[in-house]
Amino acid sequence: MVVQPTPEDKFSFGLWTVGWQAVDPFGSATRPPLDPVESVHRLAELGAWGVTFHDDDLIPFGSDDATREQHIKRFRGALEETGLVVPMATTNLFGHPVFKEGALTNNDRDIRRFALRKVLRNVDLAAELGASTYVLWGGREGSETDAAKDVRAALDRYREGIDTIAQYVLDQGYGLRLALEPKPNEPRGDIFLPTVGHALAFIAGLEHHEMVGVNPEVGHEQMAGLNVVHGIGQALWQDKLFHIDLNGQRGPRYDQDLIFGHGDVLSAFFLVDLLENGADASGAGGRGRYQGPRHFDYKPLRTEDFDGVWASAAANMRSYLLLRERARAFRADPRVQEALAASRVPELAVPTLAEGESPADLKADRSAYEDFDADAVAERGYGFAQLSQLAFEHLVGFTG
Ligand SMILES: [Mn+2]
Repeated sequence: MVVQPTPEDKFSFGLWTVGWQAVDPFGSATRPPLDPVESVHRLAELGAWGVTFHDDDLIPFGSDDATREQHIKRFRGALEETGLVVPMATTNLFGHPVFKEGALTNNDRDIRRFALRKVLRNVDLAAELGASTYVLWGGREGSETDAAKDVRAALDRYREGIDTIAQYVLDQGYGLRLALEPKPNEPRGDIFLPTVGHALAFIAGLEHHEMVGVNPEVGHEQMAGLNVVHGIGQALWQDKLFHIDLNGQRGPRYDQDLIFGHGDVLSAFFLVDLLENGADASGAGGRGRYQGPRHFDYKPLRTEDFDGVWASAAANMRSYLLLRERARAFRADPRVQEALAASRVPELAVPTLAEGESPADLKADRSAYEDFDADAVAERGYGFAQLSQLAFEHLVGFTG
């Protein structure tokens, strides 16, 4: 098979991914800065469809208006030359030392106001460049000590901040939706809205909750020891999967930002299966199909030179395409369909009560309780071992 990404695959990359200079807590940069214009051209050559950015990736913090316009003009030129689109943008509210204690939830009110202004300014640019999603990752919204924060007040200010941004988007008539990106920790000791579940619950209490969803990142859920396929599944079920950050992570440790598939490969397989086949596979229980960008938020290894950077960008897209091909083969295999039926997976889409059946009707159904032989039914196995092995064999390319 040919593993060549095309714009139809909707692969996108953050400027900060390939542009990461590999500064880590123990060492300085191993690569020189990368011109965003070059990144746009190289990503387009590799088959990407879109590029995303934090304001400061494109326009260095503190640039005057003339310099800012110059950076935007060059970037626009590269987009026009390559046909790459900007599906998403976001704000850097974590890099400058002014944000060391947070942005929208900083104890210092002046810093919260500064942070909001920084967001609104880049929201204007995102809309100008045609983005449809604006991501908010609150990397510095959190604490190292519980003495430092009243969590309830912090969440009040977080809500106020998101409500203000949403109101601005509506006032301006921008076609943007907001997507919150959860992360449990790093760079703060503990970050507010640490998981997809926390973010979904928070969103329900927002003034404009209908235009706010989530941007889950594979590695962030896995850092919390959680099943990312379940997190994404719930976001889809609630029609809140507005965007996604694909990468790799090996369990609960520092944020590795590996190439997609280079962490928990079985989880990556089932995630691609969910994104590509989930709406068809889930029957009546399915909610919507994800049609948004397949966005990679990863870091090229610190060991790599620029050849390695571009090889790693290509690797993300190749991994996704290969997993997509494997997931399709898995779903199309008659042995898999037989095993799914034997495991009663499709039966979960059948409502537990019959149409029009009331709780009283259920209570009156002797077959559901009095005549139900729990001991006999409990003896039956589910066949998940065989089903799971079939997935593994498809994943490694053995189709017997
Ligand atoms: Mn991310």
